[in-house]
Order: sequence, then C-alpha cells, then structure tokens
Amino acid sequence: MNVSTRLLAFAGLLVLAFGGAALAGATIGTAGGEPAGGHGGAQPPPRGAAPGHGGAHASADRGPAAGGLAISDEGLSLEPARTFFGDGERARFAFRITDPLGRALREGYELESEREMHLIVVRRDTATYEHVHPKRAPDGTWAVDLELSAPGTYRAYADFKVGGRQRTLATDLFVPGEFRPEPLPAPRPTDSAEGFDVSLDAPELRAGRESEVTFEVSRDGRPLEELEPYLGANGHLVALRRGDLAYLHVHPKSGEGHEGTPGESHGGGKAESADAHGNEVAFAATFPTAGRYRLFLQFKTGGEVRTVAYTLEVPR
Ligand SMILES: [Cu+2]
Repeated sequence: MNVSTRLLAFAGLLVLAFGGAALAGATIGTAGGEPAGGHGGAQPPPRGAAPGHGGAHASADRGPAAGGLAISDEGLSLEPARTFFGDGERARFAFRITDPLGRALREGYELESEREMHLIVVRRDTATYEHVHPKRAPDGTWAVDLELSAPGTYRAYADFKVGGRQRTLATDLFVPGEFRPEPLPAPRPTDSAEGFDVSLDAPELRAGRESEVTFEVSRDGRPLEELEPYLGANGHLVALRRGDLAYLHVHPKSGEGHEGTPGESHGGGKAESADAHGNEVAFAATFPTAGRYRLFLQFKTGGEVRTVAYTLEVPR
C-alpha cells in the first residue's frame, strides 16, 4: 500500500464513519417497514450515503428526518448579508441562496405551505421563536425584518423547496449583550397563548418512526369551534432537537393537499380527514433520536397568528 492508497483508504473510512453517523438516526426503526411516504418533500440522502452501506435508504422518499445543521448542502448555500446585529434594534436580515458557482438562485422556488421561503429564527436556548416570510428581490436577495432584541446566539433556518426537494439551510446570528440563557422547560402537555389553551397528544411517539402529533385548541374549557387556515393547514409546526437544534421536517395531516391553493383551503381542509375536528391540528413527524425536542405550534384565530411551545420527550 503506497501513501496515496493509504490516504484514499483513510478517506473512505472517514466517509463510512460520518455517513454512518448521519444515517444512524434514520436507520433506527426501519425494520418496522417503510413509513408512509409519497409526499415529494423528503430530503435527499446526505453525502456519503453511497449505495452499499445504506441499503435501507434507497427509496427517494427516505432521507434524514432532520435538517438545519448545515449552511451548505447538496450544492446550495445560504449566504447571509450579515450575522451580527445591534442590541435592541429592529434588524433587517438579508440573505441569498447560492449555487456552487456562487450565483444567487433567483427563481425555481416552489410553494411549500403556500410560501416560497419560510424563515424560522430561534435563540439557541429556544426561549424565543420567530417565523417570517422574506421577500425576494429580482436579484435573488431575500430580506425581512427580524425581532432580535434579546442578546444571545440565534439559529436562522431558511426552509424552502427547489427541484421538488425540501431544503433547510441555517446560520447562526449574534446579538451582543449580556446573554441570560433560559433552561429548557420541563415537558408539559398544555401551553396557552392569549387565553387559548392548546393540548398536545402524541400517544405513539417513538424515535426513528413517523409519529402523529395532535394539538387541540380550547378556550375557557370548551373546544374551539374552528381554527382559521394558516399557511394552507390548521396550523404550522416546527420541531427542534435539544442540543444541536436539528430542524425536523413535519407535515400537516389536516388541510393536506391544499398547498398552493389558498383560496380553496378555507373550510375545505378540515373535511379531508373524517375524524378531524375544527379545533384540532395534526402532524406527521419523525423524531430521529430519543431525547427532548422543542416544538413551536402556530395557529390562527380571530385573524391573529398565535404561538405555543412544548418540550417533548421522545422515548427510544
Ligand atoms: Cu412560513
């Protein structure tokens, strides 16, 4: 074995090690059969997931259940105009999605939950949550105002769909000042926002398998008659893994099939599922590993979007 051969062999081992690590979460649970797929939103397998040591992932619908850990993936990069923000000011955040040659992607964005681009910004202790929709300039620059008043390090996720693939690229943002991190709240099945109580139910929860997570909204102890459509569904859910803030891809189960047709979603989405109630919103989510996750649910009532948050313990 000469030097270059040895180097190649070493590189191969590295690929195996890292590819294996990346796949470990997705591999668990596949013995129980392929989860119901069919939606085109799955991410492609990670680099290094070459055929030969990832046979269970051959299906194009399979892929890592978590994204948001990389600023560049599968040839696309997130290029923020700046990542440092002044304490207390309303911050203009601009960024581009670029190809391998550094050219801004100006078109080709597909609608996902009625929008071409979703930007989620969470402080790294998950104490704050912001979900906004940047506007795209003709040169491909996306821009939006952010609420970055509290000091700390934030994770900003650009969630979009190109070429039929859902992507989540992310960067850290910095707000100087005295950072007072808040501990992750203990798991609780209910949270409230402006007088609305929302209960979470996930009875079949297990790491590595698609699980259904359902929320029910009530007020003064009575189930709400009807939720207003928000982004083509009864609600919008973001789930982040504690520790690395991996961003899970979740799909609404009620109101599904109305993406891109906002005019039809009103009143029609809930009829899709026979057992869905007007105050209920359900999602399919795959939690790649056991442990705690922070969930942010947004729903709309009285013309206002409200946010509730949960800590969810996912068993093995
Ligand atoms: Cu959005």
